[in-house]
Amino acid sequence: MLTYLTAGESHGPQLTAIISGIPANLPLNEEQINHDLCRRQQGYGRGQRMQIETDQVSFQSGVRFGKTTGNPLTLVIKNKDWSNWRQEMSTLAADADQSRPVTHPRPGHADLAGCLKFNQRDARNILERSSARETAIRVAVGAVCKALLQHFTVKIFSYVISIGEHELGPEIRQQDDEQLALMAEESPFRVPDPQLEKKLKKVVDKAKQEGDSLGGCFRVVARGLPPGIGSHIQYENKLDGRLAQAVMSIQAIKGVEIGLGFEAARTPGSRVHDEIHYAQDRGFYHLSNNAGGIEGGISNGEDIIVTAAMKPIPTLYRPLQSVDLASKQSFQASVERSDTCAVPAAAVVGEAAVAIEIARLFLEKFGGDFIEETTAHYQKYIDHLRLF
Ligand code: EPS
Repeated sequence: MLTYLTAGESHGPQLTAIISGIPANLPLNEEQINHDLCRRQQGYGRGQRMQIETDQVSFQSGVRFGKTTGNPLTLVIKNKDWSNWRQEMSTLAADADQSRPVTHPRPGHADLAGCLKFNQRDARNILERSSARETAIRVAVGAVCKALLQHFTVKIFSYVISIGEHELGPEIRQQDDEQLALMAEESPFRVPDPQLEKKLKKVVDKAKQEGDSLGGCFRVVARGLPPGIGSHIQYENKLDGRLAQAVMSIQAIKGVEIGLGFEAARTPGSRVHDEIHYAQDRGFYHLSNNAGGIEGGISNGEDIIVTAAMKPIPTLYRPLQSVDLASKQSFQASVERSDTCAVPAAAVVGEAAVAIEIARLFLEKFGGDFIEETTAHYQKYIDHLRLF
C-alpha cells in the first residue's frame, strides 16, 4: 500500500512528506525531483514568493546509494522565506503579543470556514496550511511516483488549455497530447500556442494592474498504462474516482473532467463511446478516446486524460468585501502576497496528483517489496494480456 502524508506551513521552516510503500531498489535521486519542483515554480503571473524560493528536496530517509531501501521516504523542502517570518511563526507563547493577526477573511479562501471550524481568531493559523505552498511537497511526492511509473514506461505530461476566457483553438487541440505538452514546456503559460501566449500576457498584465486574479483549465495525460489499473468492484478503487478526488484536492480546483467530460452529457451515445478493434500486434484498442482511457473505473489501455478547472486565486489586491472576525464590522478582505495567475503551476501539480493515484493503484495490482518483484508481476500480467 502506497500512502503519504505531508506537513508544513507556508512560512514555517520547511515542508515535509513521508511516503510509505515505495518498493526497494528503485533508482532515485534528488535531481529528478528538483526538476519538477523547478517546473512548478515557473509561469507568467506568479507573485514575489517564487523569486525568494529555489525549491530543492532533500531525502532524510528511505534512499541509500541512489536507490530506495523500502523504508519510508522522508522528503524535506526548506522555506527560504521562513527567515523573514521567524517572529510571526514563532512556537513560543511569549511571542504571541507581537503578532499581527489576520482578521479579515478573504472570500474564496479557507480563512473563514477554517477559523469557524478550528475556533481560531487569527486566520493565519488556517491560511498557513491551506496555502498553495503545500503543493511544492505534493509535487515532490508526485516526482517519486513518476520515477516508479517511468520504470514501467508510463509517462505523465500536461499543458494549459485556457486562462480566463482565452483558450486553445480546436485545430491545436486535435494534435497529439505529448507533442502539445512538449511545446508547452517552452511556454511561460504552459500553452502550446505562441499566438495565444501573446494574448495571455496582455490579459494577465491587465488583471495584475487591476488588482484582479485569473483562473483557467489544464490537461494532464498519462500514457503507457496497461489496461486493468483500478477496478469496477468497489467505489474506492475506481481509477476515475481516485483521480477526481486527487486532482480536486489541489488548492483552487473546482472541476475535474475525464476524457470528453461534461461534453459527453450533451452528445448522443453513438458519438461518445469509443469503438473497439483488435489487431494481432496491438491487441484490443479503441478508435477514439472520449472515455479518457477509463471504462468502468478501470484503465482500458488508452491515454488517461484528466482536465481540471482552477478558479481565480482568492487574494485580490483590490479586495472584496468581508467582515472583521472580532468586531463583525464590514471591512475589505485582507491582502496577503499572492499570484495573479497560477494555472501553469497548477498543471505541474496536476501531474503529481495523477502520478500519485496511478502509482497507488499500480502497486495495489502488482505489489512487490522490491522493484524486481513488482516488475516480474507486471511482466507476467503483460504476457497474460498478449495471450488473451
Ligand atoms: C505559493 C506560495 C505562497 C503564495 C501562493 C503559492 O507564498 P506567499 O503566501 O508567501 O506569497 O504565493 O499561495 C496562494 C496564492 C494562496 O492563496 O495560498 C507557492 O509556493 O506556490
